[in-house]
Amino acid sequence: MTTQLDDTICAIATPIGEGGIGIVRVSGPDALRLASKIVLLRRGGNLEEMKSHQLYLAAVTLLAEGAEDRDLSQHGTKQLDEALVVSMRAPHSYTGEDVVEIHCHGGGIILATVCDALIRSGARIAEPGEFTRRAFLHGRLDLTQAEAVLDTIRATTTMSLLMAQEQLKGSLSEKVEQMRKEFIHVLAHLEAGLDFVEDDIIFLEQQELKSVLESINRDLTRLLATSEEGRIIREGVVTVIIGRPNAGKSSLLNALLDTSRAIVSAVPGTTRDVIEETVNVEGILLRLLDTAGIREAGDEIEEEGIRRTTEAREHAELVLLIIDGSRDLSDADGHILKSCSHKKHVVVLNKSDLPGKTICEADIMSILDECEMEDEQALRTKVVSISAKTGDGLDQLRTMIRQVVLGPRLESQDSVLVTRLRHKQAFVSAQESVANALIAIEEDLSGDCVAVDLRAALSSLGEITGSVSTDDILDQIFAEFCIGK
Ligand SMILES: Nc1nc2c(ncn2[C@@H]2O[C@H](COP(=O)(O)OP(=O)(O)OP(=O)(O)O)[C@@H](O)[C@H]2O)c(=O)[nH]1
Ligand SMILES: [Mg+2]
Repeated sequence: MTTQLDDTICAIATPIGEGGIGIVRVSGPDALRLASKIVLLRRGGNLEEMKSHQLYLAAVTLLAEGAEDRDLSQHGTKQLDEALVVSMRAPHSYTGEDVVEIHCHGGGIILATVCDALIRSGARIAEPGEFTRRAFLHGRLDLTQAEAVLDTIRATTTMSLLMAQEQLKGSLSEKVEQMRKEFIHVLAHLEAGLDFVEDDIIFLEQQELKSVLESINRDLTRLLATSEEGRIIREGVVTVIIGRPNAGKSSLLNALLDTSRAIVSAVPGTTRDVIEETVNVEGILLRLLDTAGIREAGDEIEEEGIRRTTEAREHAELVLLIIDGSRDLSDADGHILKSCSHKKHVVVLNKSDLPGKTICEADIMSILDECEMEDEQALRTKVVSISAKTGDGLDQLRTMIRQVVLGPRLESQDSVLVTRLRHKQAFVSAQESVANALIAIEEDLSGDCVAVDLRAALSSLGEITGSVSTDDILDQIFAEFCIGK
């Protein structure tokens, strides 16, 4: 999409389907004039005389066929709907342009016809995310805030919503701007020094330059350390439930969902396909996959089911390994345990309500000891005893899931989290440039060399907020939005 701001766009802003109200949005230099061709205020008078940010009762009518400018005295003809209309004048609107919103009844035909009438009166249908793109181009939002608008709409847990709102308020941008200011400050001194290099005038001592860069480097490390937590909160975690047949995998899925979603039976090999559901566990969205029990397959269908289980395990980030805790630990359980030791996992000893509990945490740990896990991974191994039947131990399991997913660091105290890969990559490349600059200083290279690295870091940070951007980057970001936002 090219960056065009001189025309007026319109779109249905509410979801498709029946609803109490449905909103058509118009934005651009001609928004009021174009809307006035189809909107008649009940109190009379021209749309352009409406007070900004006030709702008016109006009739929405069809634009007379072929009419350039409809004669307002013809009102009453072909009323489409009764609506509330509001105008928000530039620059005090979402897009920063003149905006008109027509709040109709929420019916597909009404909204499509109103949109159509606006197009016939001269508006253009908006591209996905074009309202927000205009807000960005008019300086109402920066790119991190535009992305936060999308994250707000897509939030699936309260935690992800709060995180999106924090970013929408501009906290990430503030951090980035703070760092950019520090870069600009040292760069200005460095470059001033370059102009006077022959006169031996020093504007910035090497030691000072080094300490500023080291401090920025620490800030970048701190921010990057939040990126895993940020991603998990924003996107959720693909979680696979695996174990031997009859261990209680489907029962656990049902218990976590609090519904009887999957078939549970005493016949081993009940689940044959992968069943997917989402569940909010202590603020983290789990994309839960219940799978076929792992064993020597009895037939072709089961064999395919087990192949899918293995595939799901490989793609999952978290594994819930269910073992029937009322029986002895078998070699098969050990084998499955070893196969997922490289992932974040929780070992769930199920059926705690039954007598004859024989397995304990030490048994699990001794098997894992053979797996040569790294320390960090070992910290992410948890064992919990539950009963999917009575619900005993489920709260403890939920807490463990959160601990294993977020790691020993748990939630950072910092309210600013890096949530997107795009931001992470830009911070990483800024940090690489800082590292290069520090090497250049260490090796006593010329100030020019250091300045090149600092400018590169500055540009990486600029990509995050959009002070440095290209149409391609914008296209990529706004393509994710829906039409009307
Ligand atoms: N007593 C008791 N029985 C349980 C518990 N969890 C599951 N069961 C029983 O164990 C049997 C198997 O449960 P499922 O949930 O179907 O087991 P699964 O692991 O999904 O089995 P497959 O799909 O065949 O691999 C059923 O008879 C359940 O009622 C539990 O916590 N306590
Ligand atoms: Mg099952």
